[in-house]
Formats: sequence, structure tokens, C-alpha cells
Amino acid sequence: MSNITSDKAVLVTCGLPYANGKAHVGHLRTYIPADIYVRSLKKNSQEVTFVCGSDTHGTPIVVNAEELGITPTELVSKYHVHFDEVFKKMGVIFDAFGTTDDDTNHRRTLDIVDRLIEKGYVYPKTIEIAYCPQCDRFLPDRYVAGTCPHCGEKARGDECDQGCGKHLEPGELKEPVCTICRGPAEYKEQEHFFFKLSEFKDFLLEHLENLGGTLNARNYALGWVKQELTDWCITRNLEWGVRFPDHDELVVYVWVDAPIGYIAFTEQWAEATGGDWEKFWKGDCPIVHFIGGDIIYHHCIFWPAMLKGADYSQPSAVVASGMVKIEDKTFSKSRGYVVWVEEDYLDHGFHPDLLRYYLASYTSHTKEVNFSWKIFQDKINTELVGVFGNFLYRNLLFAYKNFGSVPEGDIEPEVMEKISSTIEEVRKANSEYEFKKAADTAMALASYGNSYFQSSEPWKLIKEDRDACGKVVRNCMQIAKALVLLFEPMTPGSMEVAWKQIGMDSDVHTASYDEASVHVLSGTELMKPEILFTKIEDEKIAEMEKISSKRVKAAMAKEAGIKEAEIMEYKAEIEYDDFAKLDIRVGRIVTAEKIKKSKKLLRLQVDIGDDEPRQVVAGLAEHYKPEEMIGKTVNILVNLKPVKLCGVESQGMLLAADAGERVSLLTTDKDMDPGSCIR
Ligand code: B3M
Ligand code: ZN
Repeated sequence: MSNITSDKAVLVTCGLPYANGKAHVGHLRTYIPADIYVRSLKKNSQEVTFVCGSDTHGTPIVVNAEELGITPTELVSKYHVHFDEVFKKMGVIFDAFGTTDDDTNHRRTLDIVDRLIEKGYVYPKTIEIAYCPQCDRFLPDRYVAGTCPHCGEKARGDECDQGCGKHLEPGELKEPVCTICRGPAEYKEQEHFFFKLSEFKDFLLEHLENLGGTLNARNYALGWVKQELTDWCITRNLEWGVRFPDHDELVVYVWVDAPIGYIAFTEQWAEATGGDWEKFWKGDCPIVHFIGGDIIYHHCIFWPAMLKGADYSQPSAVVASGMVKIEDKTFSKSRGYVVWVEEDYLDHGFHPDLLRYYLASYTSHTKEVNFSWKIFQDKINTELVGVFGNFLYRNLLFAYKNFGSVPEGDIEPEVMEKISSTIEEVRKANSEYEFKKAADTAMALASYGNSYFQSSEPWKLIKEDRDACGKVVRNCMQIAKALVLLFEPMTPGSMEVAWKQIGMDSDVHTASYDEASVHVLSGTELMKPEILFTKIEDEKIAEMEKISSKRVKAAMAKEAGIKEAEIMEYKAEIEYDDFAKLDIRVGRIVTAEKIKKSKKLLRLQVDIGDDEPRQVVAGLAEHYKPEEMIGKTVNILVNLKPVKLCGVESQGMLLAADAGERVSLLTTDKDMDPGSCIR
């Protein structure tokens, strides 16, 4: 794992959020570590610029706007403001946060595309493009769904999002279906423009060998480059986007103009501050990209090749974060496994720093983070409150009450040694993108502080030997000062307050780690400390868990086609007589087969103790294979009026538990004879 140690300025970027939906914990899993990294560089007195912006083009935006019946501009303006606000609230502070629809980006994209054309890296080619005869339109990217040609999983037009993760070229997707009308699509010939990615193979092999960042990014990309590199179609049939030069019906593919946004936002920063954007993009000042693990392909293959082809500098490091799980379930907005930053977190009064700490310290950067409210509560209560918060508060309160200012006394060499070794370790960990290690190491210094305080027993010393007590307190103040500096990248808001509490009047955000070895000034006046981190109560967590499980249930109901109200509310009361009308019997399945023409229905013969078995049609084909049903003991409602389903008569109904995507047949606890009554 190579790291950036540079006396030059560093540019740090974050993957651009699509401006088509709200910010969630999945976003923060990348943005918060990036912000921590930036803050830690500043703590090394490193000059750093941090840019990001909204990704406003491509079919993710157009499809969404169309569904909502608004224009892409309306959609992206709304979410651009949202992301800008949420990031600020969460303490993620960019030096520029633009949009890819800004003029700066249109201009920069055209400059790069023109240059690629000029240098012969772009050529026209007639290809097959998915087209919907029903809707009478071409279907770029997310307008078409189908099967991945590489792994056979369901995929969308430009990406195998549910299987192997590979980028897909137009025309590659099998069994294309139009996502607007759900009808079958066909392939139609059209002229498009291609970028000669295949010519960059040798360049990329060398580039990737030297690329810094996390190994998951480099190795994943190397794997692809070694296998194959196909040219890349860079135009799309869309109205919305950056126009392709001299072709009014085409725009450039969103993955061309989105990363170019990184350059445009650096230009915007330069414009606003008098800075120099070219030192990064045309010079040799390092560029570090923080991205989600699902967009490594774009950042480690297309992007450096495009930059190289257009004579721009390439990234020095790509740092790819692991994915997010919610309560141990794969993150999924549609299935309700999501935590929205505003409505599920900030609006419930949680301090941004708690989530920042959780995300940084849960696991190493490239691994999967599980967000669970219980683990959140536990980590905050035992670590931030129980160890770090406890040390700060008890020491500051003791100092304030007994001395009112920082007392006199030598700082012990052992304490100084512990502080400087911790600082060195944290510095190293952050520079290697090991944010968990940095968090744990900083926390270990807080534990050390607690033991030092405890074993020195200042509450006894104050009665016997005031000078000796003062010395202990001063040493604790020195540890506290180091801790505040060490925690600032993770919990910046709280550390701003803590810095004042220990009597410092400088800006904690610009103070460097070197400050930790500067002795706290005796005589510095102290104020009455306030508690920085408070325990999260069980009731609060129960409330949050209820919100998430309600959301999951609603999503399941939606998927099962049940109205939310039905699953949430109980049905009206009935008399016993109403129930007694149901004739439910034990049955045993004798035969089972799929009904052709139907995806859902199975035809079953069920022994219910009569001479003849009953024929039942059950909507279980998506949950059970016919062969696994044979021999099963089931519960069957036998006096339901017969109906025909897909032309087959059904003379009863099997009972099953239905949770939308999971369905389970009801059976009996003991082995019962067919025909036994159920009541
Ligand atoms: N807008 C979001 C994603 O695919 C996409 C990132 C662009 S980064 C240049 O995660
Ligand atoms: Zn695939």
C-alpha cells in the first residue's frame, strides 16, 4: 500500500453523487473517510485541496426525472442543494462543490474530447443500439435492462450491477427489455463514437503498477487490463448532457464528463481562491481519488487512459471503500435497508461526529461496514463516551474545580514519549488509509490517560500534596491536548469545543500534530467543562430500530403488491362463527408441476384423505420448485369456491406465510394424516 508523502500540494476528490436522490449512509462510507484523510493531511501541515460535486448527467438522472414528471434541471438542482447541505452538516467540507452541468465542466469536457479526436483516439463505428419499437426511441444505458453477457446475471445497459460488476458496452446486453414500457427491445444500427481504450493497455499496466491508494482498487483494475481491453463507446442518444462536437443528436457518455468534473471543480476552486489548478492536472502535484468499491473500473481504467490521451496528469492514488450493510443486510433502497442521513439520523438529534467515528472505526477502509443501531449505540457508549469522553471530562472537571487554570509541574518523559509515539502511529495509519487503525490508536491513548489519572489518584493527592497533584493534572492536560488533535479529523465539531475547554484559543482545524508536543502553558485559564459525548439510551435505539423495521416491512409489502396499510394494520374483529366457516384440512402433496404460460403458478394434486386427490393451483412457482413440494404436509382450505387460473381449475387453497420475497408453506408440527381437521 503506497501512500502520499509529499511536500507538494495534494488534491483530494470524492466520487460524485448522482443528484437524483437523498444522501444515505452508503454515501458517507466514502465521503467521511475522505474528509478524515484531508483533515489528517492538514494536521501534517500539508497543503491540500478537496473537491467534489454533483453528477448531473446520464440516464440515472434522466430516467428519474422522467418518472417524476420534472425536468432533469429541476431534479438535479434540488439534490445538488441537498448534498451540499448534508455534507456541510456532517462536517465534510469541500473547497469546491460544483455540478457537472456547470459551464466549467462543459468547457473542460469539450476541450478533452476535442483533443482526443485531434490525436486520433476517437473513431466512428456503426453499432447495434437497443431500441424500443413501442416507445419509438433508442435506449441508452439505464433505459434498457437484460442479461449480462459475462456472468448471466440480470444487468442494466451499461453495467452488470447485480452480478460481476463489469462495465457493459452498448449492444452487449442480452435479452434487452425497455425499462420504460417493460416491452422487449430490439437492436438497431446507429453510428456512434469510440475511444481507443485498447491502445492504452501498456500504459495502463505501468500506470497501475505505480498507482497508490488501496490494493483492492489496483488489483481489481489490473485483473481487467491483463485480460482484455475493448474500445469504449463514448456517445449516447440523449438530449441531456454535454453535446458531442458536431453531432446535435449525441451527448458524451456520462462516464466521460463525470470524472472531468474533478478537473472542473479544481478550476472553480482556483478561480475562487486565486489557486493554481494546473499544478495538479498538468503538473506533478498528487491527485488522490476516494471512491466506492463499485466504480474502480471507471477510475482505474477509463479515466487515466482518457487523461493520458488528452495530455493531462493522471491520479497518483485511488482509495476504494468497502460496501455498506444495514443491520447485516445488503444495502438496498428498494428493500428498505437504508439509513437516510437527514431523516434517519440528523433529524433525530444525533451528533454528526458519532456517525463519523462509527464509520471510521468500524473496520478497515476496504472492508464492508455494517451499520446497526445496536452496534452504533455500543461503540459510542463504550468507546467515545466511556473511554475518550470520560477521560476528557473527569480530568477537565477536576482541573477546573481544584485549580481553575493549568497548574505548574513537569511533563513526565514517559507521558511525552507515549504522546509522540501515538502521534507517529496515527500519522502513518492515516497516510496509509488505515482509518480504523488511526481511530484505535488514538483511543488507546485515551485509555492510557484514564489509567494514568486513576493510578495517580489526584483526588487523594489534592489533600496531601497540592504540587504533586498539579503535576498529575498538567500531564493529563498534555494528554488531553494530544487527544483533541488526534480526534479532530474524526470528530471535528466536538474537538472544536474540547480545544477551547483545554484553554487553547487557536483554530483546532488548522493546528498541526506537532502542537501535541508543545507543552500546555501553566496558568492558562480553564472554563467549566461540558460533557462532549453523552450516552445513547436504549429507548432511543429502540425507536430507531422501529423506524427501520417499519420501512423494511413497507418495502416488502410493496414488492408483494400488498398495500402498506394491509400489512401494518390488523383486520377487523370477527365472530367465532366466521372462523368456523373455514374448512381447513391437512393435505399431502402428491404431484406438482409448473403451469406453462405462467411464471407464478403450480398445478398440484393434494391427498386430503378422500378417494381422489384435490387439484389446487398455487402461486408458489417463484418460491418452490415442483419437485421439492412433493410429499409435503400442508394446510389446505377445502371449501373455497373453485376458480380457474390460467385455464386450470383450482379446488382449494394452500396456506402460506407471505413476507413478499420470502414465502413459506404452513405445515403441521407432528406427522398428521391427510384429512385431519384444522381449527
Ligand atoms: N455518479 C456514482 C456512482 O456510480 C457516480 C460517480 C461518478 S464519479 C466521477 O457511484
Ligand atoms: Zn455480469
